[in-house]
Amino acid sequence: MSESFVLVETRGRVGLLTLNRPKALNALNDQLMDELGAALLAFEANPDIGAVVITGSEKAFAAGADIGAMKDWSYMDVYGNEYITRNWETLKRIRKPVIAAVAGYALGGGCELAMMCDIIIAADTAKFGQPEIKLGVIPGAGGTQRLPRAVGKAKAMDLALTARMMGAEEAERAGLVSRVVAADKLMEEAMDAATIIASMSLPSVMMAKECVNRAFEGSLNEGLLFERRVFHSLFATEDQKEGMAAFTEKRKPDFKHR
Ligand code: CO8
Repeated sequence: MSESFVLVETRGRVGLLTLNRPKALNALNDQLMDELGAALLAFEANPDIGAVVITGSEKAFAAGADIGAMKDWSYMDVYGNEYITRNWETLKRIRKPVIAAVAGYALGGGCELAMMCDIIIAADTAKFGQPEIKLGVIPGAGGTQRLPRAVGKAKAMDLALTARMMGAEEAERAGLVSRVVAADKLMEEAMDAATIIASMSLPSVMMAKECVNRAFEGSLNEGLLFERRVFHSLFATEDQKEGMAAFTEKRKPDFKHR
């Protein structure tokens, strides 16, 4: 059995996944992505988990897809056999919230992986970038699509075309990152945020995530209609009754669906 590239832990209702290929700065190869996909699906299916945190090491969240593995591949390896690309869509299928806790390098596929998460919390050491252009390729897991939606066209072009890295403060100013914290507080902050989310009613958490994602994926009118219908549907849940009753009775809600 080969070494595991993703460490899986459970802390209360939070699933914690730690990318664990430190010698290669967590370069994302197929084994790592297969393990990550399997662990995410297991958390998704586990009713005791309400939110997930993905993190890396102090030095690197992930420095990109594995260049050593990719360098000799042909078009048919990557297109035909889906080498490197085969397991990247799994994260998109996860309906529970996923937080990326990023310290150090989040480059290429590492930046794309962070952007596929719902919230990015960054250590002040974090560095984001899409340097694929230096390798004679382009981002392949959403970098040219999610980055402009997050930071706007000008900055996305700058990063994708010059390959420069963007520090945590700039990333927060640009809207890529929700919070920047001292590196030694990163896990505490990310776990606290995940614990808060996991204490909420799961149907409303999943529906809020789905609605916010709609804002990125379709037109404003479609998104507004989708949000309205989902909002209506939450009135079918016990947790809506409990949440609103608790507010009027000035007590904490005791949600059934967590
Ligand atoms: N792939 C493989 N190995 C890597 C990678 C990588 N992306 N990044 C670092 N490593 C390895 C290095 O080769 C080195 O290994 P060794 O010790 O055996 O020589 C080890 O990690 C440490 O790296 P460095 O010695 O280079 O460390 P430095 O601190 O000097 O530099 C950097 C750190 C700046 C992060 C540097 O390692 C670097 O530039 N890495 C490459 C960054 C990069 O170009 N990333 C983009 C890769 S392409 C990509 O991600 C395409 C995504 C497409 C996904 C499509 C899926 C659908």
